Amino acid sequence: DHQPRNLSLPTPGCFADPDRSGLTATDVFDGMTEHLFYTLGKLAPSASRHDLYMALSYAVRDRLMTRYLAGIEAIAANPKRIVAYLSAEFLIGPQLGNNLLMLGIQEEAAEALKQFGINDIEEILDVEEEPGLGNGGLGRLAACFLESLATLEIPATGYGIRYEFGIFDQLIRDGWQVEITDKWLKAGWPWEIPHPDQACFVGFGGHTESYRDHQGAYRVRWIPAEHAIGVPHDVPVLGYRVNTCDRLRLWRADATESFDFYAFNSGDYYGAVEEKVGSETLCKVLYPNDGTAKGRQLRLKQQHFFVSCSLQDMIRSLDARGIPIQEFPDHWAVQLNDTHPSIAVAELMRLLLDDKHLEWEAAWAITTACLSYTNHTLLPEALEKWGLDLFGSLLPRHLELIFEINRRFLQQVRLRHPGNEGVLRRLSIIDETGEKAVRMAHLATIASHHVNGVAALHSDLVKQELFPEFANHWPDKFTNVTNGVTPRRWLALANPQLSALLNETIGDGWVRNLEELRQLERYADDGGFLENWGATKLSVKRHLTHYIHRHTGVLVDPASMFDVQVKRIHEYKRQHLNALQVIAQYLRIKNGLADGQAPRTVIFGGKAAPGYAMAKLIIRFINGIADVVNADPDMDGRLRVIFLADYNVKLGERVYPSADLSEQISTAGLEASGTGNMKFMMNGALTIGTLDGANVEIREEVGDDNFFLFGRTTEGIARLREEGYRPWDHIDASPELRETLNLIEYGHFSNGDTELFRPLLENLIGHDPFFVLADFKAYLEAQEAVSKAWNDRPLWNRMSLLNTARSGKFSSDRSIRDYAERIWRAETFPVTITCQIDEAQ
Ligand code: B1H
Repeated sequence: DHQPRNLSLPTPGCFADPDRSGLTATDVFDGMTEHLFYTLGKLAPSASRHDLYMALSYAVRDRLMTRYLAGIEAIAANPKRIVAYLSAEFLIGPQLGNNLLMLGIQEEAAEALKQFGINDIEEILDVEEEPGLGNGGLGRLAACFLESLATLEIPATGYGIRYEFGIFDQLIRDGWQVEITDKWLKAGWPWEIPHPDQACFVGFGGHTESYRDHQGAYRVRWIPAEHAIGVPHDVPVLGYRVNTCDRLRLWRADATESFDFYAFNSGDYYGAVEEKVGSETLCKVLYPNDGTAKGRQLRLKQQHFFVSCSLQDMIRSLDARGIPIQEFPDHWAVQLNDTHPSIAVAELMRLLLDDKHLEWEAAWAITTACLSYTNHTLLPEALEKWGLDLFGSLLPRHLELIFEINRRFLQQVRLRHPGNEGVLRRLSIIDETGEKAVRMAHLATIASHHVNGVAALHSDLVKQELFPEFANHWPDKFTNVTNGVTPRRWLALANPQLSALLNETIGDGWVRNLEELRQLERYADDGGFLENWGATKLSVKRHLTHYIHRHTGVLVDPASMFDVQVKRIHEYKRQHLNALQVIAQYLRIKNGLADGQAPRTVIFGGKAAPGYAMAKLIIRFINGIADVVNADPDMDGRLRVIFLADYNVKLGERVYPSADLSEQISTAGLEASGTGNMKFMMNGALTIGTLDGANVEIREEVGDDNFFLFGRTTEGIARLREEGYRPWDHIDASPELRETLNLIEYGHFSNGDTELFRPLLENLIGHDPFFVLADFKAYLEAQEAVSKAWNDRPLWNRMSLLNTARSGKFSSDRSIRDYAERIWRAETFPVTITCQIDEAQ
């Protein structure tokens, strides 16, 4: 009696869905009206902007539901292999505007809104609260990857955590960062579909027992002390103008029972609700420590929670299709986004051994055939390690399994390197220097069929610096997949003006095939076109100018060079190098030495981890400089400094299109890839940067003439470190640097307070761990070259055009094709949708 609708008959060109068919403006309007009335309980005349946002979102959601369901049907139809992308972070950004673009109904939605008296759709898109379920690049990469998977019609599920509070909102008060909890769910979020019927149980703590099964085989079972329930919430991930809709499956933790009957009956009412309280804090908040593994027990608990739910979900989907467990790797390619989900190694082994009763060899063969691991950082403080006590008390069975994995692995190593204790110590999953700990990167590496870095340079360093013995042991396991970003969100959606110019000039094929931007090169010497190119950039910059005025009160000149550094605040990213350079420019202007210096608006944005004092001081420092510079009439028309509060995906969409210059100035060897660098390039910004991460490849693509290179190389930095780096040598050698530091010391940027920035100065003068002073001079010289190029506007526009034209490599479509072919062996699986309704019901 409950026949599903037939979604599999091919009806070419028919995208309409059976219930709420139609993608015209009238259809969207009707859908909005219906949702205002029935879903939101509002009458149109009294609808607020938020109501209209919700109504439009629901109307759009209706229009993608057929694809979402067809995607699930497609999985049931057994495609060759589904990608499971496991990530503790997914920074997906606002959904409404993106889904309109994907469905091709931006104009229809704008038209429908006009009937509600809204003439600018931006007013409504602006209302959306973005889910900040990530820290920075790593989380945003996961979101770009899911979108490319869908656009390339590859079946995939992203698995993650539905944090109740995402990355904190940042306020700036008196120049300092203030953190506010991110209550992104408070007004309702229309883009998720909960599936309580597919909930999973996850255990924690307790102990293990051995027993003999009915065939007499030795088995182990884990008796957890507590449980949580994971409820999946699906966020549909549309591909660009295709039927494929992949999904992001986020797990929310619920308590197992609203109370414990035993405790309740013994009169312990408060004790009875205690477990509930515990499980519901599990998914409360994202750890905001980009780049540091400083996590408490709750973090490991979060990781195990979402990984266990996800693996159970994958196994269940095989069971439902009657596929034997041995075929797991033929159906699931499981990607670990850094080590955060690497407990998957032990959890999959546990499920296969203890639940499915496989033998060790069979279970290990399955585990290693489906897992692969991406490393995103070499920073020692970001490599996850868990003390044995904490690990064993939370996951006793997993610790046993890790010991056994390690024992068998080290046995292999011993065969190869008899008597070499050093190699064993370095390869062991258990770190025995200091408090004994589980090294998650070792665990992930041993169990994965491929380990990749995220840019060519980084992948080399993973082999040479991080895992030399592993790379020697398994030369073919290590590979590179250079990151990419989706041109749909970061160009088509974020920069409609440039997109229109591109469409007029080379057609719109670039949206799916970014290499088509190369056709722009034909216009590189066309003066008229270059002027048009520059005029487009200028008009985009006017929007950001208004935003800056609204949010900081500062009026900036859209015709000045927008020189931008937006990213998490980190010493290795060297926002303070940029800040020192701004002071040097300020001094040159003050001293009448600024001839030929291009007028600049230097824009910063980014959050500091709440416990990272130096990063917070750098924010204070930038704001101190901004106050002095922006208040000084001598700077009018020459220099402005802006710190944009609360940098997030939404703000990124405003900033990248407006940038003229992209600051990518990390200490060589420390930025694994960077992805902001790619978004800037696509939008026609020129890069000033070090030979670090993907900058190397950006420069290779665009050509040395179109990139402002400076600074020591990875080897140069290593040499300096070996020789014994003395920051003072650089101060002695540069009067300009000395004067810059003096000004700070005397309190020029802190209202005479000579204490405020002392820790920053002491850090730089004392040991300068990120070689800021060593690269200062070269950086200033490169900035002079930038000024010179800016003053020759046709040249600048040509370079800008070539940056866009040669950014094709940095589409996440290219990254995903690379993963699909070389690592996942996943194929496209187009979905056909029919309009036919099965009348039989
Ligand atoms: C990147 C992280 C990261 N690398 C720990 N590592 C985290 C580490 O909460 N934590 O514990 C969170 C994030 N993030 C970034 O990944 C790299 O720094 C970038 O260079 C790279 O572009 C990005 C995507 O690969």
